[in-house]
Amino acid sequence: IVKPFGEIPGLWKNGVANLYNFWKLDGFRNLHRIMLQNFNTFGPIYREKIGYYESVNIINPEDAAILFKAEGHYPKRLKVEAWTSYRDYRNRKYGVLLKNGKDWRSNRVILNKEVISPKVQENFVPLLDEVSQDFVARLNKKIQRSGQNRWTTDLSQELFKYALESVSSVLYGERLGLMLDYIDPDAQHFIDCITLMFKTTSPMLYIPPGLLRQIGAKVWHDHVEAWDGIFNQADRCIQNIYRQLRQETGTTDKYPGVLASLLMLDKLSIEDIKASVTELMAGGVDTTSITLLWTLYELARHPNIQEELRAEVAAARAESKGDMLEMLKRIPLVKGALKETLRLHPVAVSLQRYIAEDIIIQNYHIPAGTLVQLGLYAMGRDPKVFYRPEHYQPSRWLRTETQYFRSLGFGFGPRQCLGRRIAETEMQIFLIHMLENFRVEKQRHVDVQSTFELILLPDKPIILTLKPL
Ligand code: HEM
Ligand code: 2DC
Repeated sequence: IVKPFGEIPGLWKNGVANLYNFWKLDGFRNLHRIMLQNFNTFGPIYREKIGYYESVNIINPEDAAILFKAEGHYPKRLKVEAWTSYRDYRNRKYGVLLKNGKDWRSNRVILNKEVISPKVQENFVPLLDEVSQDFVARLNKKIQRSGQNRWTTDLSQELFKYALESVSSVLYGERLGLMLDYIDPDAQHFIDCITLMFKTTSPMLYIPPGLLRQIGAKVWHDHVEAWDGIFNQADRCIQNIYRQLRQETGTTDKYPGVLASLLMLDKLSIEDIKASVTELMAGGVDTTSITLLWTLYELARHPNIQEELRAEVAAARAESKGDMLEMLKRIPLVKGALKETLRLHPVAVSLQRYIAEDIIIQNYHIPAGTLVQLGLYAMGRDPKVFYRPEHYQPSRWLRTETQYFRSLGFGFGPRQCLGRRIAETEMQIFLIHMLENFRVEKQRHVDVQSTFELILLPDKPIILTLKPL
């Protein structure tokens, strides 16, 4: 017999009191750990209300399957009000990230063709390969300058530049030049703005931005400043390409990048294109760079796995005679390593959907319209879901049973990450070149945890040593 919605365990009766407790636990930075703890207390399903934000939380892959079957034709995730408020405030259009319903779907279908279809992925490979080669050259220079045949550093700033250079080269078909010695201060400002934008978003998940704006809160002002910086820089890049395209006469065979392809396709309005390309540019920096940083950290902690991956890459290089597209088909362990990184260190703590129909999960009835969250961070660390979850083990992903609703780092279905193919290709090519050129080592035994700043980030600097092979 199915139990009613009102009997789901959890703390959902007093949103204000729960917000207060959440704040006392420093929940703004510990969201992932609080979710994990809630699953331990309440079991595989719990209901929660923090402030005005109400949800049902689940953890099992089988329940995730039920959730995504009920997401409907226009899947909708939790509305990040800080982001929509900024756009409303500045009169800017929503891109694919923030649109919903029919408008979302029509934009997304067109964007899919230019951003995530296997056909265009081939175009990205040479562009991303070039950026990675330049990154390796840049690191070699740093190693030489150190005079010690090694470089010990916190790579995060370098990785932000690498990620921005990569995503820009795919979007604009042009290099920004971030792998050079002198770096455009505007590009650096853009990077800083993205970090600030994420950081200032998380408190506004629980306190309405409209209210914070009225009382003139610093967090709202910082947030506006961050998005202004992001939009200004993206506008500059977009205008630049737009101008070039209008001046150009003859057509060349060269792949012109996502933006020019969308403009030439002429199926979306310029304002819609601008809005989504800005989101792609902003979404393409901290996500891949942090995932790569975590991967290097895990490979430094597991030298044997690092050597296994290096051997796989060497064999793939030999078999494909250096053809990068072919190489990418021969590196299952490298791909497993990236899945393993996202299992233990997901960018998104949770996936969420407002369900389109009534469902039954763990024998509880959940009505249509409810916000249901899959605790991605908690699932990745659940021993009932992953055998010995604390072990970083890329080879676990070679078995197909491991895959059923377990590899969800990029989300699921038609609303999954639009940047997924760019991100995967970029990260795989990065690891290929890094493994071919450097041994990565870790200094002391520092245990690095995650901290929540809308996306999950390392809670302290990760210091690595790179040694040329
Ligand atoms: C959405 C993860 C990189 C752009 C998402 C979602 C997740 C995610 C979990 C929500 C999916 C869902 O609700 O089912 C990641 C991870 C990345 C990454 C783990 C890298 C390791 C990128 C990159 C870009 C990007 C490089 C841009 C080039 C977007 C956009 C959406 C999105 C535009 C919204 C799509 C929509 O609503 O239709 N991402 N992402 N992401 N991501 Fe990513
Ligand atoms: C954060 O409780 C925790 O990919 C909230 O590239 C629920 C939530 C909702 C939406 C998620 C967000 C979390 C984490 C960051 C995500 C975002 C959707 C897209 C975004 C997962 C889990 C991200 C990082 C995008 C960002 C694009 C950019 C233009 C801001």
